[in-house]
Amino acid sequence: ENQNVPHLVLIPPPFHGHMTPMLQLATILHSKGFSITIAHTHFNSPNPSNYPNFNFLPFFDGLSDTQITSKNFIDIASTLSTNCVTPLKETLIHHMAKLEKLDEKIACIIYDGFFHFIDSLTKELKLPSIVFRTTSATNFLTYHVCAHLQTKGYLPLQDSKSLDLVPELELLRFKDLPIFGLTNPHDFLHSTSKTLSITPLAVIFNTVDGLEDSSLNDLQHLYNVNLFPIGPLHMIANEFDNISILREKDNCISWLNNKPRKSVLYVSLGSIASWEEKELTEMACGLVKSRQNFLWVIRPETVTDVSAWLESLSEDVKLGVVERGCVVKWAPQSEVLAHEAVGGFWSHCGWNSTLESLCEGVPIICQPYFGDQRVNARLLSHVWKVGLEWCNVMERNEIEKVVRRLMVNQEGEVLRKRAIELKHEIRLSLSGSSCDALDGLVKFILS
Ligand code: BUP
Repeated sequence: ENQNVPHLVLIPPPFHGHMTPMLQLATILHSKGFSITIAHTHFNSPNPSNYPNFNFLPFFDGLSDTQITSKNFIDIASTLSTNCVTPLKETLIHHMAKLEKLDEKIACIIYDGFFHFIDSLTKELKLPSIVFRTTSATNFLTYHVCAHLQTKGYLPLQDSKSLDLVPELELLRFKDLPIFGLTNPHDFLHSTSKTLSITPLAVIFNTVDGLEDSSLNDLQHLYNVNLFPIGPLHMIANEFDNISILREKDNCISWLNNKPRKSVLYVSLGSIASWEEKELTEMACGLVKSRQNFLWVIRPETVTDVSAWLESLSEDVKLGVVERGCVVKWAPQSEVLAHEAVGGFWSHCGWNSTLESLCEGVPIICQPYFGDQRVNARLLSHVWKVGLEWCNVMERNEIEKVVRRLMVNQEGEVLRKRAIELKHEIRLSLSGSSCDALDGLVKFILS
C-alpha cells in the first residue's frame, strides 16, 4: 500500500520579503517528503512554472493598488483581516473537500505571523497550525517588551530616554524599538497585541540559534509553545533545491567579475523606503567621492525617473558613477553578496538582507528606517559586531566618510574579519542546530 504523502498548506502575505522565505521553507519541507500547497493572494503571486512541485491556491485579499504602494502595514494588516477571512476559509474548505475525496487531509497549516486572523480560522476548521515569523526572534521579543512598557505606563517614550538601554533587552536602546518615533503608537500596539494573542502549536523563526540564543530563550519562557529556529532558510533551501528558486541572472555579475577582491560596496536600501532625488544625488556624490567601486540597486518605485535623474547629475559625478559604479534596478542579492569582489554592504537591514550578508561574511553600513530594521542594525553593530552604526544623514561628505570607514580603514578590516568568523559559525549551524530544529519540526508535524 502507498502511504499517503502528508499535505501542508503554507500561507504567505503579499510582500516580497515575506514571500521569499516562505517559498524557501516550502522547498525545504518538500524535500522532507511533504506535499506543498501555497495559498496566496493575487498580489505577488509566484510564477507556478518556477515551482513545478507545488500546488497554488489563490484567494482574494481585497487590497487596492494604492494600499500596497502606501506601505502602511498596519492599514494593510487591518484590510487583510477584514477581507480575507471568508475567501480564505472558502478556499481552505474547498481544498479540504478535494483531499477528502482522495481520503487525504491537511497535516498542518503554516501561516505567516502577519496573518494573525488565521489563528481562529484554523481552530474553527480544526486544522493544526504553526506560525512562521520572517523577522528576527529579537524583533518579536520587542513586541512583548512594548506591550510591557505600555502596561507600566512608559509610553509614549520620551526622546530624552532614547539612548538608554531597555532593561529587558540587553544592548537594545529605546530608540531601537519598533514603536519608537511612531506618530500613532496605539495602532502599533493594537496590531501587535493581536499578534501576541494568537496560540499556534509552534513557531518557526528564520534564524540561527547561535545568533539569537538569548532572545529565543526569553521567548521560550514567555511562550509555552515549541520554537523552531530554522535558518538561514535561503542557505538550507539552496542545498535541496535545483529548480525552484528563481535566480535572476543579471549583467551586474559580469561587472563584478572584472573587479578586484573585496573592492566593491554593494548598495541596496530595500524596496520600501523612497528618496527624494536630492538624497539620491548626495548618495551618488558621496559614493563617487569615496573613490570605491559600488554596485547600487535603485528600485524604480523609489524614484520617478532614474535615467532622467542620472542625466541631471553634474558631468564629473556622472563620469564617476560610470567609472566606479554599476547601477541596476534589481540585483541577484545572495549571489552578489557571495561574490568575492564584494567587500561591504550598505543596507537598510531588512531581516533577509541581514541574514544574507551574515552568511557571506560581508560587513554592513547600517541604515535602518523603521520596524524591525533598527533592531537588526543594533544586533549587527553591537551584538555581532559586523556592522557600522551610522547617523543616516544623506549628505555627501558623511557618506564618503562612512564608505571609507568600511572599505578602506582598519575599522572595516576588523569588521570583515569578525564577519568571516560569524559566517563560519552560521554555516556550521546548517548541519547543527538548524538541521536539528528542522528534523524536530518534521517530527512535530507528523506526530
Ligand atoms: Br532591493 C533587492 N534584489 O535588488 P529584506 C532585494 N532583493 O534579491 P524587507 C534582491 O529581497 P524590502 C534586490 O535578497 C532579500 O531577500 C533580498 O528582504 C531581495 O527587506 C529581499 O531584506 C528583501 O527582509 O524590505 O524588509 O522585506 O522588501 O524593502 O527590501
